[in-house]
Amino acid sequence: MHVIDSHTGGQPTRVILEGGPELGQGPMSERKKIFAEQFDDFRTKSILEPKCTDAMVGALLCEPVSSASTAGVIFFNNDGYLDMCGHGTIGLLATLAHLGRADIGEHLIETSVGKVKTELLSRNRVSVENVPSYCLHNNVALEVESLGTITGHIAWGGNWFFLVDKSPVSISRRNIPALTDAAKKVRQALARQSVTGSDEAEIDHIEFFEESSESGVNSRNFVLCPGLAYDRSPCGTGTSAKIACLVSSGKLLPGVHWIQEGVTGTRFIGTYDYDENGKIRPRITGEAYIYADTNLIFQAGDPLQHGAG
Ligand code: PYC
Repeated sequence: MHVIDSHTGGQPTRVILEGGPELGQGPMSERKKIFAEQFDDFRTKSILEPKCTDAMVGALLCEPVSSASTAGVIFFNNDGYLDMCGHGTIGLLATLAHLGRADIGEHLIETSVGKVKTELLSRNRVSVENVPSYCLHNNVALEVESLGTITGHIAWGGNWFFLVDKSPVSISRRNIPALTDAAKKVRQALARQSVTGSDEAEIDHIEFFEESSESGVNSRNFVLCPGLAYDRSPCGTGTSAKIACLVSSGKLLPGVHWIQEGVTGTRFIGTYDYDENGKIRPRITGEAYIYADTNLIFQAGDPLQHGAG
């Protein structure tokens, strides 16, 4: 299996170039379903520990349905499958540029939740115009074990998020274990109190915010992903969900920059515009760097071939 690894603001992406499962020619939503139902062992053997950190997001490169698209992609992680992934899309474009398969300029990428317009600005710098994003509910109160009442917003940015404006724990690298613990408890409270996204979708990303002390930075965040790994980047879909919430409360105008810093200090530039249907389309800009071009080996008899733990 031929893979290229990159990181986007510290968050890794493994693009699977060759050796993936045969998923047919349908739309990415259909191929994702086939992947999950028939080939989940491929997910576990390509990214789980000891091969990767638990933060790794896999990106299976697919032939696109439309000849107007540069690529199709299916994202997955240590827990299952992601609908959309902002840092992963930036990593994918930087990987395609590294391989000479994408020139500077615009590229359509097909994901399981629709097409996203991307722009390769330089070899490492990419803008992603995300799927339409929206805030479903503002100011939802939750009773959270040992934290008391926590109020947050429910929003879609390509994944479902519960966004807490005032983080229950100060956001710093040192506090990552305490932030993880608090976010886990919020997630448990959402499940216990049957709080969901649209169509009863599980809210599987928890996002805490606080003001940044850095000048020119609007906010700092901490994002806990479904498999309980935290996002080392400011999270593309999480920044999109944040933008949707800011718009819904009249706090961000189209075209204005929102500089989102993540817990490790890396940044994305967010902004938005309305599409032809009047929907919010966040645009996230960040940088990705390639660090490995590897062939994975699956030796017969390896007891940890499908991951440890
Ligand atoms: O950047 O959208 C993102 C993302 C989702 C999960 C990890 N990163």
